[in-house]
Amino acid sequence: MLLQTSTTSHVQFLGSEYQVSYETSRVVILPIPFEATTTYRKGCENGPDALLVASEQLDYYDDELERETYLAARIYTHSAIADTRGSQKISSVDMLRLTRETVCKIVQDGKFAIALGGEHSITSGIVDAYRQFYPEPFTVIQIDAHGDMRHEYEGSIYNHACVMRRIIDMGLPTLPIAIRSLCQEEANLIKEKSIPVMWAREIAKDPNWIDKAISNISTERVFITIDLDGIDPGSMPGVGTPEPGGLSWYALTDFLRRVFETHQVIGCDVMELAPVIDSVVSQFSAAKLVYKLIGYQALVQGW
Ligand SMILES: [Mn+2]
Repeated sequence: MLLQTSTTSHVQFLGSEYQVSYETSRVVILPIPFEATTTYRKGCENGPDALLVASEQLDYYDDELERETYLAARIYTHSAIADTRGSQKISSVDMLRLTRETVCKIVQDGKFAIALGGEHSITSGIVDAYRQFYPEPFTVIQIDAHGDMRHEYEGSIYNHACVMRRIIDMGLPTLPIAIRSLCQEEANLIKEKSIPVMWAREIAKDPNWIDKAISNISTERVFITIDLDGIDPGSMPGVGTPEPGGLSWYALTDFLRRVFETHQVIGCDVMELAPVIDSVVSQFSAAKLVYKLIGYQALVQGW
């Protein structure tokens, strides 16, 4: 039995003509259209559906990998969980529990999960699920403009600005990439805990930043959380809190490929897509990013 809470239509990654059963799938896309604590531009609860609709326009052939990834990857799109659209009320605690239970089931079934947000606070529920499955520590690679390491924000420890703090509290190492916005409390924590932050301004100037970042991963297993505001807002405007100076498309995909080639990626999420009216660039780029993640996993798994 799959946990289902959504009453809305079930949009599939790559479109409805592409049908794979849960049982035979290797990759499971899990939409989590949850939004409760965003503070600037609203709309990330519409991110998963926008990404899935945009994915219908993707070409199946990947020019970098020289193949049509989708055939071997057998991608199943799960129904949405923790859906706050249409003013449905769900608490952060309930969202985290439902997320943890659903991801646990998918991982136990041997699938590679890619979660789609929704606000970044969801990630601590996802990471918690992998902690139950993998007792040894794994590194959480965080692609993000913001530190997200505040203990509390606007009265809640479950605010999206606190998600990486919750993960640090779990005792897991983190590798923040493309950070360019934080508060004094977060700057102090980074120094105190010697968190190996790869600042966006360093990435812009250092051609060897990928080697440097990879050398800072101390575990074999990694989880990758991508807050889309880590990407330059010129090419990814549809996020809740855009910040100048983020990653280019090729910097991001080159880095991700290297991570897949050098470490065991146990799961990924793509968060904070908040579509812009009259522009499809953000959701289409996000959909292509998900397809690249699937492609890199297929490459290293030999699918
Ligand atoms: Mn974030």
